[in-house]
Amino acid sequence: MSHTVFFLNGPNANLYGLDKSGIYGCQGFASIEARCQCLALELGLTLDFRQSNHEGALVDWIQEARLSADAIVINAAGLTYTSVPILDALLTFEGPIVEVHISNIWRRESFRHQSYVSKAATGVIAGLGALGYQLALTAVAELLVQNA
Ligand code: DHK
Repeated sequence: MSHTVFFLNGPNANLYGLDKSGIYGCQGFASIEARCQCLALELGLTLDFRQSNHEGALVDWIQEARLSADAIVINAAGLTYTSVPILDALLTFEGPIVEVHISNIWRRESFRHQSYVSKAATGVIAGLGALGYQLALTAVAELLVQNA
């Protein structure tokens, strides 16, 4: 039976590739999702890839994942550093959780150095650009096999 992975993306992730700073690379969000969907097929995962600019939507999706997903990959973007509600929801999820960031958040401003998501995450990938998204999916596929 195929495992289902919720890949949840937070505020402004839809602008990746359009951001002039170049911090988030040149690959657009649709293209990042397309690559993840291809890889998920290869890994035998059913991928539910979502993005919202709203904290409550992310909390609702994490609660939905409790019933409908085997693993969560999450880039909560700017909410990573502020959202206790996202942390509390993640702490109720029993499967693997991989936190991912396009940029190396520890090389950036100090306000990006404290992640609430990390307090619930099984592991963290940061600084490897869009490649990190594919590594995160590969990691959850492996973790799901290990936990089976
Ligand atoms: C994405 C964002 O939008 C920022 O708010 C985070 C993260 C970093 C990323 O690197 O993917 O600080």
